[in-house]
Amino acid sequence: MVINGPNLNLLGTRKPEIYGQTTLAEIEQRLTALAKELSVELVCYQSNHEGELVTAIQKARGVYDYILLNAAAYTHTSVALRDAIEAAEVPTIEIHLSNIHARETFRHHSMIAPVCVGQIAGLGAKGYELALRYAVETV
Ligand code: CA2
Repeated sequence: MVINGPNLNLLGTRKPEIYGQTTLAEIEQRLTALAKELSVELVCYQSNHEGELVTAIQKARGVYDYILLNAAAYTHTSVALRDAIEAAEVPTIEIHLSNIHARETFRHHSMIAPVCVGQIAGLGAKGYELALRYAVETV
């Protein structure tokens, strides 16, 4: 399951110098095509609301083998998302389009990193595809 957090629905419309020109719909299309190529099922979800993201992660328990998660700004603030990932017991890869470690200091810390398998940051939209390949190889 691919989960994207707040404001990522705006991708491709503003701030291309930071987040690139690819829209979220294009990222999801590419991932869907790659999933088909790799013979796995893939579901995409985006929400701007923390509680809805928590619910999506809770519902993934026992249903999906992996979560690819760009929690966007909630990465840096959300104990609720961290607790949901831990409780779901679904291996989760943390993804960021930008290199959060090379940006403002408030983006350097991830609340969810300790409960994720690993983190991909700074590789743009490609990061999602790399995460999917890793998930399929290691599930
Ligand atoms: O680099 C990433 O993928 C982030 O998760 C993106 C978040 C940011 O808060 C994280 O620190 C890093 C922000 C997503 C906002 O996306 C926009 C897209 C277009 C225009 C404005 C915002």
